[in-house]
Amino acid sequence: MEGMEPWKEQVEVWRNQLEQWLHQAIEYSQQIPPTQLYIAIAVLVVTTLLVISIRLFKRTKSNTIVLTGLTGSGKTTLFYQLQDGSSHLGTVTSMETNEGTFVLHSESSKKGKIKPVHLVDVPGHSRLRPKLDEFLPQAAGIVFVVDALEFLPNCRLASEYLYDILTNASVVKKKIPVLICCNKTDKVTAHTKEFIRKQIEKEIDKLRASRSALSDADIANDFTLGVPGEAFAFSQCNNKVSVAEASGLTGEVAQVEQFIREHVKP
Ligand SMILES: Nc1nc2c(ncn2[C@@H]2O[C@H](COP(=O)(O)OP(=O)(O)OP(=O)(O)O)[C@@H](O)[C@H]2O)c(=O)[nH]1
Ligand SMILES: [Mg+2]
Repeated sequence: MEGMEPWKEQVEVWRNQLEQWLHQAIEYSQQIPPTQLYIAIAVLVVTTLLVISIRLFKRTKSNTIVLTGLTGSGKTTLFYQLQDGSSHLGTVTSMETNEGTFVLHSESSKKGKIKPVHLVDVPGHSRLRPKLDEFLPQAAGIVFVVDALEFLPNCRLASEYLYDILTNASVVKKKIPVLICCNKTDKVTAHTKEFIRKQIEKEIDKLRASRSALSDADIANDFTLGVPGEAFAFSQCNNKVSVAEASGLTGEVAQVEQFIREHVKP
């Protein structure tokens, strides 16, 4: 084992050096006043806790997007379009919530790690509306689907539904962003998003007056919308309310996907 000799010597040199450093470190630490030492330890502990809690917080950030709106507006069609790029032709009035966690269809061919989205489609049938209250508190964003074809006959009902969402305690407190998705724009007779936005704003303005008269009497925990004395506009809301156009049927859903990705970071 002659070849090992120089190695042993080298290891011996390193060991001596290490021992020397250790002694120096101990001596040095004994010179430091104990208060300084405690402060240093406290700073170390606090930073470690901070880093851990930031990581935990990041992980628990919601990836839930809620699809809601009147029955027949096209939520389920949109759901499948986002999930697998098909419209599942002939969807019927949904009687149950539709839920899924997946990577958006348009992103499925992208390389790298993409965060899946938890998409919930809550049917518009009045019996199932209470279901919405279960999902709103955990939502990172709400897509309110409006039928842009049959808009005028449904304007009042849609505005009432949207009013309830915009005054929901979780939505107000957590400032959950809302996207008004004007669907079915594949048809030329569909109304534009600007027209729809203005009509809903007008309708909510009327609702606000009638509801605030009511809430004086019994509905106490309702939040009020907008600025008193001014015509209602979505820009007055605490949370961000935007409008987009889409067609679940033909797969023109880019603006909806953009909204989802803005609020569920990949
Ligand atoms: N032209 C056109 N029709 C659409 C579009 N999206 C949905 N539809 C049609 O509208 C009807 C209702 O669509 P659904 O997706 O079932 O509506 P929904 O919002 O899920 O309705 P509920 O489940 O009752 O709340 C169906 O006949 C769809 O084919 C669209 O983008 N363009
Ligand atoms: Mg449906």
